[in-house]
Amino acid sequence: MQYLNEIKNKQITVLGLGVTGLGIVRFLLSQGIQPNVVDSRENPPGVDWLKQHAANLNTHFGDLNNAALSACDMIIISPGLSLKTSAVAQAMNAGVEIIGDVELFARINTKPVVAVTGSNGKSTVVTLAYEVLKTAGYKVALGGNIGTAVLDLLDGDFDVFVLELSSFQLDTTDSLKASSATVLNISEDHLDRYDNYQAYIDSKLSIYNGAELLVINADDRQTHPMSRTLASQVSFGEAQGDYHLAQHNNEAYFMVKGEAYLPVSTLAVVGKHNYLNTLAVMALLSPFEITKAHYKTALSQFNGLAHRCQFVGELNSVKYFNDSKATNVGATIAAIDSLAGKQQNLVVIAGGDAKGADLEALKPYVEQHVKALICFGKDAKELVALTAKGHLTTNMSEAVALAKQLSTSGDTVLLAPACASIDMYNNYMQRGDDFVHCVLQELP
Ligand code: UMA
Ligand code: ADP
Repeated sequence: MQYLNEIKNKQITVLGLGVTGLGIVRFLLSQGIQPNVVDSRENPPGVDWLKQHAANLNTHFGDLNNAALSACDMIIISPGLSLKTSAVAQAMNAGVEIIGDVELFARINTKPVVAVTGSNGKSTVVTLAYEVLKTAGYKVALGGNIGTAVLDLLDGDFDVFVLELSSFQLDTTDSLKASSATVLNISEDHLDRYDNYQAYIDSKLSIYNGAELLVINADDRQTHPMSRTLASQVSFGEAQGDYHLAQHNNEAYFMVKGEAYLPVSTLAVVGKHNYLNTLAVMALLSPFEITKAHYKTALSQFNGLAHRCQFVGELNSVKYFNDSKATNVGATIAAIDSLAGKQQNLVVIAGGDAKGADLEALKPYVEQHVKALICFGKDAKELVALTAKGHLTTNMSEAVALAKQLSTSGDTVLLAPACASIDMYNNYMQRGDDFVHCVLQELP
């Protein structure tokens, strides 16, 4: 906690009062540090907590230009706010140090960290890694972008931290030095926050800075470090890499450095992307003491996460799946790949806010596997324009009703939007729940 002594007498501003901001405020208060609290929203999510527990703190809620950000020594900024926000950029130019909560965590933490980023699969990988480590007897903390602010975990009695890190969090982190770190895959996302695709890739790759073991995707060159590094490296991939998939005794296996380690059927969830996620977990956890028996138990008990290719029900021999978490093109492609049968038997519901992404990459998958693409939301027209199989609707219940009409026995209806939900919903969970609700209304 040496670092905390260094900042005890500094003027610190916590910028953003959502999940992250609250985590920072709670932590600083627990260390006897009284920060200023600022949020551009008049009524930020954490305001009630603050009123109850720390009503004495200086606060400013509303226009950031009036928040005197340049007058403090350090800003601890939330990931939802861009560093390019004018008041923030001005403060930076005025010499104010700007860091994120993960950076503060990293400056203080002394325990091993398993760090995971990537465009898709992060939450699945960190949750499975958490389960495996727990099965092996470790005291494990799970946090970051998955939902728990890292500073809310820092004081706990843990052997290891498993952290999901978004590019936004990585943009304000320099000192992480993870025990093992991975960029699972990279495809277009969040282009509304970055100058270009390369800037987004650079942000992801920064997770490798100072890491002891880099876990790279052998099938995705974009996940490889840009410059030479002295750190150890292992790779995972479909048919290549230290950890890959292969047939062994007529069965698909997870191969670990040449050994047929476990059959993929050990894993309770299906889909090629989940097999790759499992290989990534095995590679990430290679520095820890984990046996095959631990893996057997944890993999067979892992049922996947809600809103990720989740089976909802069956109607007239048509299966319905909720993959509302497919908030970018790469995730939708993975879902189509996983659920496509031999015929064009998929009816896909998509749409929402494409966040500036190029949707063209979906086209070949739609042509090959999809019977109908039903769209609604902000960028629905762009999606419909991709294919002659496109249908424009205005909301979820219309989309589900049309999906029911267009599907026949043996088909699969899949919600995999390729877009964020914020144009019509609070978040992807609410969108998935709406889909499930509409489907269940149709079920007998
Ligand atoms: N906001 C303002 N003004 C402010 C501060 C925030 O308008 O002064 C807005 C942001 O633009 C954003 C929203 O408020 O639209 C939330 O931002 P936040 O930084 O307050 O978010 P938190 O509640 O702290 O949650 C963040 C992550 N959210 C984002 O990065 C947008 C959560 O990831 C994460 O679980 C949490 O920290 C704990 O680490 C969510 C997310 O959507 C799941 N992440 C994105 C994704 O996965 O695609 C990156
Ligand atoms: P993230 O936390 O990165 O958003 P999740 O584990 O929540 O990742 O999965 C998000 C979506 O991405 C899921 O809906 C799933 O369809 C898809 N997905 C999961 N793993 C992968 C992967 N390895 N490659 C591509 N898509 C994936």
